[in-house]
Amino acid sequence: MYEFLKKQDEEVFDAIEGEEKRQAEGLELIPSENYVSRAVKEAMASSLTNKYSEGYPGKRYYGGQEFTDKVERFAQERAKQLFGAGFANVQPLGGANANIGAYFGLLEPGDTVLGMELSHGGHLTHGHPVTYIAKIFNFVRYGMKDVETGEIDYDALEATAKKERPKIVLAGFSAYPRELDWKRIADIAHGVGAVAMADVAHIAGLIAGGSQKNPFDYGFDVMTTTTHKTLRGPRGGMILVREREDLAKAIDKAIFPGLQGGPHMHQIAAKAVAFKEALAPSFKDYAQQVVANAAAMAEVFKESDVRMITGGTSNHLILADVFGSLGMSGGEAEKLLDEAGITLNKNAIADDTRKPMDPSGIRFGTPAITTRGFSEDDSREVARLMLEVLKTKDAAAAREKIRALAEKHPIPNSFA
Ligand code: DSN
Repeated sequence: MYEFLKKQDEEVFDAIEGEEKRQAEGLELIPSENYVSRAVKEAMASSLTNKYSEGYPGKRYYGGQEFTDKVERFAQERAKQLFGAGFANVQPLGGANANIGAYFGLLEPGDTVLGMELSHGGHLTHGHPVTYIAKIFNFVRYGMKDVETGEIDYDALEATAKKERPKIVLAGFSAYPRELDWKRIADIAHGVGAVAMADVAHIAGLIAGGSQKNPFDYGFDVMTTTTHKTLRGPRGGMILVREREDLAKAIDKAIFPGLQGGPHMHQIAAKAVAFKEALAPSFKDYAQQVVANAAAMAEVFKESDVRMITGGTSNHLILADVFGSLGMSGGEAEKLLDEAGITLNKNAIADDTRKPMDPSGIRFGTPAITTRGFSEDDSREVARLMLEVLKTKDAAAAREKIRALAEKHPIPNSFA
């Protein structure tokens, strides 16, 4: 695949080869990562990267759009079909741009957004004070009522909505292992005249594959997502609107010309390819298996003395309190497991008393290992190996077993 690169730029070639070896020999448990098909990679590496296409299909600012228009329409139509959306903007360069584009389309400066607290599972782009959007809009937080079950404090959310009169009630997360009550949140939003917006970046593939509920079925107006997590496409973002054309038009304008320049047409082509893969019946099996594998890992953790935030998982990810349970920081655990060949990330837990760079928890999940064909038994084995490494602090002893598991399940080139 890298014939020309190898001849022309050995340094970059070596780095890519090293990364490919790392991915092949280790186990990827970062719940926001996955492996794309060879077809998706080929689309990403195509000559579409050479093209400027500001605007939207049929309305561009540059000539030569015969094929880019086709590609963007394929992506839009497939996205709409996957999620039951009336409108799709496939141009956001990533999940952050998708969220910012939605805010710019739906809000005026100073307007209020009600979003989930970061340490309770939310995301930086839901208005954390370190972001620039927090200087433009007024973000107000909600969180869990009970970290042992993960139940959101819906009554408090409703009371806050009535008091703050937000323009958007935002539901969605990057580190929350349970399902949300989408209907309750949509009703709260609509009760105060707000747009109900879901950030489904983590679970988009699970929604597309039917293993998690679709917020649009419960009245949500707008969904933002990345395309590279459970959806198993190229790195990028997307905004979907259920039925309100006024919202879709405002969001399109916000993305271009409001926020971005020329869309990355090679990525959009790769999104179209990934969406076609997600429309195939086998993707449903994948989505079910991701959740089953996470549940299998949670069973093993439940039998151990390592506490899981919310007591387990109902989706693809688990958040474990390693500091509270083992006296080891999230950073130490991440490093130790990395040495053993398991990649995951340190993560804050609800109301963490430790600093974000070395918090109390670790976050891990099953989207990538499921793409490699891991079963529930394999997943239990991974969980046992993780606990062994964490408890013995001996990464070397588990390294060979982890490599053997990885070798048993090579990264596939296609998923048919
Ligand atoms: N970085 C992504 C994640 O890991 O969840 C979200 O920003």
